[in-house]
Amino acid sequence: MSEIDHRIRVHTGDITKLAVDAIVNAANTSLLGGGGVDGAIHRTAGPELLTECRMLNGCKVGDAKLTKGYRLPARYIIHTVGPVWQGGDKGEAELLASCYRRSLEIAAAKDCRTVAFPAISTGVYRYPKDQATQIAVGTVSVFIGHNALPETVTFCCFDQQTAELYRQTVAALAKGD
Ligand code: AR6
Repeated sequence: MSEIDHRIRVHTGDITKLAVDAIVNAANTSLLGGGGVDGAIHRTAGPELLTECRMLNGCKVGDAKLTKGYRLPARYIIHTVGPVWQGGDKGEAELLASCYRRSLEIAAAKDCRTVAFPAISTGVYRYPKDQATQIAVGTVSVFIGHNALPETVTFCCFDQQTAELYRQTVAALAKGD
């Protein structure tokens, strides 16, 4: 079994329910909440999350910042800001890859063994799902190939169709190992 098969999981469901060391939030530069997965995370974590987020002074696109998980089963939340899709020639791919890389760096620095990502930028920010999935899986597999932590990365997909796309992308990459 390849390292990719072994350390990458694809899950269908709500990321706020996952009992992992850290979940990643697809936030905006204010870090003060919003819709989509961000809204769900703030609702479930509770108002203390917003209080901590207010002290972080926002976050740049492609960067990430850590908070506690509060009422979530996850110990930490890593808030990252994906790029808004603007046609693909505004550096979106590099910024999206940076979201995954920075989140993993922060997770490893906090000794997180298990981390779960949503499909960053593919909702309100309109990043095409197939391209975003290639970047997500590609960036995570390069990172775990060079780092012992996190041990396991879960791609948490909200629907079966997205999960199937991730499974195919992971399988294709694992075959090419
Ligand atoms: N668990 C897992 N995935 C989810 C959940 C959930 N509970 N809810 C939605 N998704 P989006 P973005 C999926 O729009 O495109 C917010 O307002 C969803 O199906 O949440 O990065 C922020 O504040 C999609 O595949 O994030 C920003 O302003 C994916 O999560 C903006 O949206 C990402 O969709 C960020 O937009």
